[in-house]
Amino acid sequence: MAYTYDDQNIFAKILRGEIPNDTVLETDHSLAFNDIRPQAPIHVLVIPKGKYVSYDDFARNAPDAEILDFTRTVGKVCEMKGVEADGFRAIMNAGAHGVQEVPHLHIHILGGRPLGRMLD
Ligand code: D5M
Repeated sequence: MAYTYDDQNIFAKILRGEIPNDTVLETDHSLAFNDIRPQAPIHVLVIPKGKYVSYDDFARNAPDAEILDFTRTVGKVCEMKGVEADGFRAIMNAGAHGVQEVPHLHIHILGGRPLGRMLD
């Protein structure tokens, strides 16, 4: 499958500094920032700085260093936000069926309240 990246997506604009964001953590290869429409008291998005449409694109095509940095950044954000004790939910939506709004890979980290069952 070909992954066609749209340079005009909102997270690409954030990475280029064209629109502001509420940064939680920035690393060499990743950026974490607060979601503009939070669904829980803690709602952070972590994105790779590279141009990846979705998780499958990233998992197949990103260099190991970028995958490691992204994974460690998620861990650091969980630690910074203190969600380990009570738990959290991590979600990556992809494509039409996944109802992905922004076509730049992002993981949602949600916590700070009981989130309810997602799958039965
Ligand atoms: O979710 C995309 C998420 O991106 C959604 O929760 C809103 C969030 N969003 C959209 N624009 C911004 C800006 N400018 N800053 C922070 N967060 C933003 P998806 O998984 O694609 O459905």
